[in-house]
Formats: sequence, C-alpha cells, structure tokens
Amino acid sequence: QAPQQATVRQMPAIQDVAYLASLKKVTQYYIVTAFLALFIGVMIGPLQAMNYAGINLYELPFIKALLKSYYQGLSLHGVLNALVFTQFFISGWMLYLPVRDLGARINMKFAWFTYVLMTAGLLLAAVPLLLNRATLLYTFYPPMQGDALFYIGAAIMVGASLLVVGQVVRMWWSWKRAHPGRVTPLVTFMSVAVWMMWFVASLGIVIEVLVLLIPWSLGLVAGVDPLLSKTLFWWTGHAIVYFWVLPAYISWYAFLPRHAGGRIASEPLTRLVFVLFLLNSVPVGLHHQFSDPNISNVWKTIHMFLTFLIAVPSLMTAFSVGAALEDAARARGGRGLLGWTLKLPWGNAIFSAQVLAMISFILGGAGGIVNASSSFAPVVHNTAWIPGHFHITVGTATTLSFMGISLWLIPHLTGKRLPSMKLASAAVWTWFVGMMVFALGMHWTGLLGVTRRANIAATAQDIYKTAELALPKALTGISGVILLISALLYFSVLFRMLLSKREENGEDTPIPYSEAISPAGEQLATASPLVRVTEPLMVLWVIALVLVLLMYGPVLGKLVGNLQLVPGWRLY
Ligand code: HAS
Ligand code: HEM
Repeated sequence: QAPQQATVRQMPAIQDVAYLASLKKVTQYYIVTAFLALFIGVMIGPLQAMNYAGINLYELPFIKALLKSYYQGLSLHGVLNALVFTQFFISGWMLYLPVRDLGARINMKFAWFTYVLMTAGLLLAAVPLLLNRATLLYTFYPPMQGDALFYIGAAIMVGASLLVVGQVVRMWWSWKRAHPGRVTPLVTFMSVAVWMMWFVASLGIVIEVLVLLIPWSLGLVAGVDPLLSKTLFWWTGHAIVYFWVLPAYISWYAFLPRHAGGRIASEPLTRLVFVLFLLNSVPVGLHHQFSDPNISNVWKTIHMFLTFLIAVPSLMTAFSVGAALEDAARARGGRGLLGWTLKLPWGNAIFSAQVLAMISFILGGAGGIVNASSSFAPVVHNTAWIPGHFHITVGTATTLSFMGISLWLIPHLTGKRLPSMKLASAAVWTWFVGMMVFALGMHWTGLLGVTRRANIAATAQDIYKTAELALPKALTGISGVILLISALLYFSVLFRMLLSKREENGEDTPIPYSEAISPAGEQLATASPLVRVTEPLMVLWVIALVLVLLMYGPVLGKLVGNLQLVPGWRLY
C-alpha cells in the first residue's frame, strides 16, 4: 500500500510543567538504576565466558578480592542482570508510557514512594549478596539457604512492582470511566495487559518467599519443601520471561515502525497478541520441571502443550512486525524478495539495536521450543545450552532492545543529546555479534554434555578437555572479549550522555509513535469485533487468574499434601 496521510496519534499534552518534570525524573531514576545494575552485572559475564573457555580468572588477586567464589559472581550476575535491571527498567518504562499516552495525572508522591521502596528492597538484598551470605544463584532454590535479609529485600522489590501495577491499572480504569465507549489507545492497552499478566505471574514467588522462605530463613520453621518452593518459583519464573520481553514488544510494535519510516501493520492484531500473553503466559512453568518427581506426567504434558501455544503470539509478532518493517523499507524504495531489507536504517543504532534483538530472538525462540519438548528436554536441561538460549532471549532480545530504547528515551527524559551515533552503533553491532558467537559456543558445548553452573576451568577433569570441545569453548571465550568491548562502548556512550549538559527541551525528542495501516479506531461502537472482544481487560484478567489456578491447583495440592521438609544448606 502507498503510505497514508499521517494519522499518527497525538498524545494529549500535559500542561503542568512541574508535574511533567517530576514524572520524567522518576522515570529517569528507574532507568538509570537499571543500567547501573546492568553495568555491574555485565562486567562479571566475561569472567564466566572465560570459565567456559577453560580459563580460570578467579585466581587473579583483584578478582579474588571482589568475589569469594565463581558462584558469588554468578549469583550477582544473574540477580543484577535478569532481576534488577529488567524490573527497574520495566517499572519506569511501563509507568511513563501509559501516563503520557493518556495524558493522565497520577499521584507523584506515590510514584516516588514506589521507586524508593523498590530501591530499598534492592539495597537490603544487596547486603547479603555482597557479603557472600546469599550465594544462591538467581533462582535461590532451597534447600540452599541465605540470610533472611536477602529474601526480605527480594519480597520488597517484587511488592514495589505490584504497587506500579496498582497505579497503572487504577489510572487506566479512571480514564475508562471518564471516556465511556472509547477504545483504549494501543500503548496503554499493551502496558496494562503486561502489568496484569505480571500480577498473576508474581503470585507464585510472593507465596514462596512470604510463606515458605522468610519464616524458614528466620528460623521460625524447621525446614522447607524444596519441590514445593521450586514449583511456586517456576509459576512466576517462566512468565517472568514475558514480563522481560513484552516491554520490548511494545517498542517493536508501536515505535520501531516510526524509526524505520513505516507503519504498524495492525492494531487489532497487536491487541490480540497481548491478550493471548495475558491468558497463557503463566500456566506453563512445569516445562522447567520435566525431570522433577512427584508431579504427574499428565500435568507436565499439559504445560508442555500450553508452552507450544504461548509461542503462537510471538510467531504472530514476528510476521506482524516483519510486515511493518517491509512496509517501511518498500516506502523507502526497497525492492525484491529480501532486497528491501537493505533500505532499512541500519546506521541508526536505536533502530538496529531493536531489529538485531529481534533477529536474535528468532533463534532464541526456536531454541525455546526445543527446550519445551519433553523428548528433547533431557538432552539440553541443565547443560550450557540453556545459558546459550537465554542470552539470546533476555540477554539480547530484551537487553539490546532496552539499550536501543535508552538512546532516544534518555534524551527525551533529560534534554541531553546522544553524544555519538557511531559509537552507539558500534556498541549495538558488537553486542549482537558477541551474543551470536556466545550462543553458538554455549549451545554447542551444552550438546556435548557440559553442564551449566559449572566452574569447569577450576577442575582438573579430563571430560572438559576433549578435542571436540576445543572449538565451542574457544568461541565462548572469544565472545566474552567481544561482549566486554561492546559493553564498555555502550556504557561510555550512556554515561557521557547522562553526565553531559542539558541542551534542549526533552519534548524535542518525541515519543516515536507510529501510524497504523489498520488502526483499532477510537469508538468501541464502530470498532471491529476483535477490538471489542479484547477491550474488557478486567474480565480477561480474572479469566487469566482462574486458568492459572486450574492449571496449578492440582499440582500444588498434591505437593502440599505430601510435604517433605528439609533443613537448609550453605554451600558457599
Ligand atoms: Fe525460555 C529456559 C522455553 C522464550 C528466558 N528461558 C529459560 C531460561 C531463561 C529463559 C532465563 O520449555 C533459564 C531459566 C533457568 O535459569 O533455568 N522460552 C521457552 C519458549 C519460549 C521462550 C518455548 N525464554 C523465552 C524468553 C525469555 C526466556 C522470551 C526471556 C526474555 N525456556 C524454555 C524452556 C526452558 C527455558 C522449556 C527450560 C529449559 C530447561 O530445561 O531448564 C517462547 O516464548 C519463544 C517464542 C519465540 C518465538 C520467536 C519469535 C520471533 C520474533 C522476532 C521476529 C523477528 C523479526 C525481524 C520480524 C517463536 C518475535 C526480521 C528482521 C528483518 C531484518 C526484517
Ligand atoms: C549466566 C556470560 C550478559 C543473564 C551466564 C553464564 C555465562 C554468562 C557464561 C553461564 C554461567 C554458568 O552457567 O555457570 C555472560 C556474558 C555477558 C552476559 C559474557 C555479556 C557481557 C548477560 C545479560 C543478562 C544475563 C545481559 C540478562 C539481562 C544471565 C543469567 C545467568 C547468566 C540470568 C544465569 C545465572 C545462574 O545460572 O544462576 N552469563 N552474560 N547475562 N547470565 Fe549472563
């Protein structure tokens, strides 16, 4: 189709300058805290990559002074990258976007309180982590036991994220009441759906930490049931991956077409995708537990099929966002079956970061489907294949997207300029190349039987020194070096930007809304059936909760009826 007249949604203006400044400030605090966590977390990554290359850097005096063991480093790496970076970024991003999208007025004192609470939770959990008293890895499976402070801090952090859920859902609901019959604008719709999904998802870990782990770590109860805890953990633990990637989807759908000079393919389809995620992200966690006893194969198989189903909205996203990119490229004169891709703005790091993130996600998603298949799972479970999988999902699809977004979001929030597009591009491309090489090395090493979470460089065992392992191990080591260079490039750009002087009004870098080829419309009465069916998010939220209770109730019931309490262990 020929490009239409611009019908880009105009955000309602916020006239109150002080309010807007405070809203931007709190968002900036969330985003900067997120990237500080990522900076520390990522600096440990290359040490681990070297470990998988057979090179032990943990004996170097300055590393020894900082990290008591490989596992303290791995715990910090997992917690800071996967839990802290993501949660802070997402809380800022998905608070700011719907507020601006609706032009709403939220209680800023509450918003600041939530940020301070989340940071307090982080700091509390950080103390035992840094003191090597919570070296539990980011999954903190019992019976490994840490100081109570770690679990309390983690509970406060998750609790604070639920306050953001409350604030965003309440704001949207007030808007609905003030605008009866109106279709929720797309960015708000996507944000509210993700926050609702996160609420349902978080219940597992909330119960695990509040009911089982905190009383146990305080010595109030004699033991803990590891399998019950693990099952509650994965209730949250799989859905959390969609909490990590869907905020990137928001950008891929709503903003990426604009960076490319194109349009969203279809708003109604986008809404359907987010509803499918709301309904089906959570009742799939047993695919992490295929090898665990005392959970019936029937439930494992049901969760396996539900996992295959949850790949469907991602496949829809692939085709839909792919179509939006093709639309953009053809509008710029692109031709041919694949030749059009050359017309995309690859030199713009904001764009290329996100499209490279998407390309990595094609491979990460395919690997996920392998993991989910009960026949393949025994081959890959607990091997280096799994870190291979999640560094091209959360480590690239999410992280590289957030890096790309930061390149326009920070200027928008602060009025500061991106210091160098060239350096930013170099950071983005090297991250992509580094993670591709890492994924190749780790998947391959895993297929050859090397386990994950193994300090292989420190053992003298010959099984890690076979000739067939030489190349994949070397690839992993090389990727560690490329990724270190990439991270240094990215953070130098980010910190230079943050420390520079304010040069313009942040609104000069607008939120990059895209127009749509097939918009959802504004009035429900005239909207398509798909738009009308997807609008009642409150009802869909309740259905999502009921579905999870149905899919987890019998499994948890059996575990609770057969409790096996064991005392805690401190391994490191
Ligand atoms: Fe996963 C383990 C299955 C998605 C993260 N996963 C993990 C762990 C993490 C993680 C952190 O079933 C490790 C947990 C641990 O420590 O033990 N995963 C899946 C499946 C999907 C999936 C089926 N994972 C993710 C996402 C993550 C993530 C998203 C983070 C963000 N995963 C598993 C399983 C395990 C697992 C098992 C347990 C393994 C074990 O044994 O321990 C699916 O949701 C994936 C669907 C995705 C797709 C791809 C769609 C592609 C798109 C991009 C299109 C690109 C375009 C660009 C258009 C079907 C949307 C075109 C380019 C142009 C130039 C035009
Ligand atoms: C684990 C390297 C960035 C999240 C690992 C492992 C390696 C590694 C080799 C496996 C360790 C093991 O199983 O013993 C790197 C490198 C990075 C990087 C070289 C870039 C410089 C990231 C990012 C994220 C991330 C950006 C997420 C945002 C994780 C998580 C684990 C992990 C969650 C699992 C920790 C555990 O098993 O408890 N990383 N990583 N990493 N990484 Fe990364």
